[in-house]
Amino acid sequence: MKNKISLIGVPMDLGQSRRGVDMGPSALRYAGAIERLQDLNYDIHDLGDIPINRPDKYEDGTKLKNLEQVIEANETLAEMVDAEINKGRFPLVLGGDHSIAIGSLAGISKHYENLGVIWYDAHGDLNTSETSPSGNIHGMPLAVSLGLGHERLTNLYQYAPKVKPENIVIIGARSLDPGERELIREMGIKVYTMHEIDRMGMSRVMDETIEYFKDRTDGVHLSLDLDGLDPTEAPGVGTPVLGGMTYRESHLAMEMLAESDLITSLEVVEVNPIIDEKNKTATLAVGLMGSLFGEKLK
Ligand code: NNH
Ligand code: MN
Ligand code: MN
Ligand code: MN
Repeated sequence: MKNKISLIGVPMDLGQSRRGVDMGPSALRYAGAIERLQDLNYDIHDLGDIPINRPDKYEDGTKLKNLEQVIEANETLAEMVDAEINKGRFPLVLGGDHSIAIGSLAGISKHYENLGVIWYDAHGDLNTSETSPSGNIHGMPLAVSLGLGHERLTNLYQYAPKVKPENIVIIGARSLDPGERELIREMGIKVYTMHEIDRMGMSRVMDETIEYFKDRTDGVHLSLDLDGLDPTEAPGVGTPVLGGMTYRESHLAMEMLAESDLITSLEVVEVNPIIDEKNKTATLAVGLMGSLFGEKLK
C-alpha cells in the first residue's frame, strides 16, 4: 500500500432519509482515524470536509431524492480524489451516506484499466431510478457505476461506465431488492451473501476474492458500508439488517486484504453517530481501518 494517504470527509446525508450520517466524518476523526494511521507511520493529510449544499426542504417520496445536491457533492469529490491520485497518494474517503461512492469511483476509476471493487455491505446498492423502492440514492451507487440509472449520475465526471460487472465482488449481502437480484443474475455479478459466508467461512471467501482479483485488476477499491456488520456490533447505521458479519470476520477480511496488498483506495460510509451507542460504530470502523492498513503486519 502507498504510504501517503489523503483523507477527504464528505459530511452528506442527502442520499437517504435518516438525518445524522452527515456527522460520520467527525465521528470517525473523533474515534482516532488519523492517529491510528499515523501510528502505522503513514503520512496522512486531512483535506477536511467537502462543503455540502443543503436543500431548503428535504425531499421525500420515491423519486430520486436531493438529486442536485448529491450530484454537486459527488462532482467535487471526484475532482479531489482524482487530484490526490495524481499526486501519488492513497485516497481515503469518509462518509457520509453511500451515495458518495458515485464520486469516489468517478475520480478513481479513470486511473485504472480494470478497477476491482469490493462492496462490503448488507445491501447491493444496485437499484436504478426504476427499481428503487425508496428513491434513496445511497441504494444506487453500484448500479450507477456500472452505467445504469439516471443519466446525470452515470455520466458524472463525463465518462461511463466506471466499473465492469466482472470486476465487482459484493460481500455480506442479505437484503437485496427484486430489481437488484435480477441485475446480479443478468450481469453475473459475484456475490458472497451471508449464506456463503456461513458455509465457507470468511477465510475462504477472502482467499477466493483475492485470488479472483489478483490477475484481472490493476487496482482495487474497498467500499466499506458499516451496515455490512451485524447491528449488535455496529448499531450506528441508518438501515441495520440482522445477521451480519461479525467483528472478528470483518477484522479477518481486512487483515487478509492487508496481506494481499491489493487495495488502492478506501471509503468508509453510513456511520450515523446520532443513533450510535457512544461512538461504538465509528470506533469499530477505525479499528477495521487499522487492520486494513496493516496493523498486524508491523
Ligand atoms: N435497497 C434499499 C434501497 O434501495 C436500501 C439501501 N440501503 C443501504 N444500502 N443502506 O447500503 O433503498
Ligand atoms: Mn505530509
Ligand atoms: Mn451501501
Ligand atoms: Mn448497506
